[in-house]
Amino acid sequence: MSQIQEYQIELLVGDITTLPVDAIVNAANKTLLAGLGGVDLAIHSAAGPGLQTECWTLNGCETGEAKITGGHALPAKHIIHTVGPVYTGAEEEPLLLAECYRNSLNLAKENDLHSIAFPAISAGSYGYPAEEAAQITVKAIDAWQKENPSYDIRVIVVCFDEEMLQVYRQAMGLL
Ligand code: AR6
Repeated sequence: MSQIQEYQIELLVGDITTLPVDAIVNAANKTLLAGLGGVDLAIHSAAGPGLQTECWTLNGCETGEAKITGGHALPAKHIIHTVGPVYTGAEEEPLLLAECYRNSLNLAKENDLHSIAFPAISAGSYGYPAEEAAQITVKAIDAWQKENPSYDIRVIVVCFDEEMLQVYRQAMGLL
């Protein structure tokens, strides 16, 4: 008999900046200053200039780590900024990408947050192949949930388009 793995991860398609959750996660760069594109620019544009001012105080962020700010003009209460690895194929990159999810979830728990939405970290301008990134994401979130079974948190992965949704559905064994 084969065992069916059921993940406690919600998939949504759309713009992460519109979600009224406790925290949305930003795929940021190490400076934590507004990026030139992608979800980082979308978040800074929607949150307003107060976000940049708050980010200045944080002294940047290392790859795999995470830092929290207010949500400013966003419907989300907080933004958790994490920095994914730039994809080169190096051995440590899967671990660094998994750390982004783990550290973001740890920060959410430390701040008593109970809903969090992630974009596909590193899978845009940082070049991580979508299928690999999706598998790492699903495993990292699932491992964290298993390590924190009594902490109630809604975990959403936001896919920007239908194509990415199919990649995540595949990674979760839903196809
Ligand atoms: N909502 C949800 N997902 C989005 C949105 C959105 N509004 N916009 C883009 N995506 P990327 P990275 C998806 O490039 O690869 C920045 O300039 C996008 O389609 O945003 O980690 C930073 O400052 C893709 O699937 O993040 C860094 O320098 C995913 O979000 C660099 O880009 C991630 O793409 C980070 O690159």
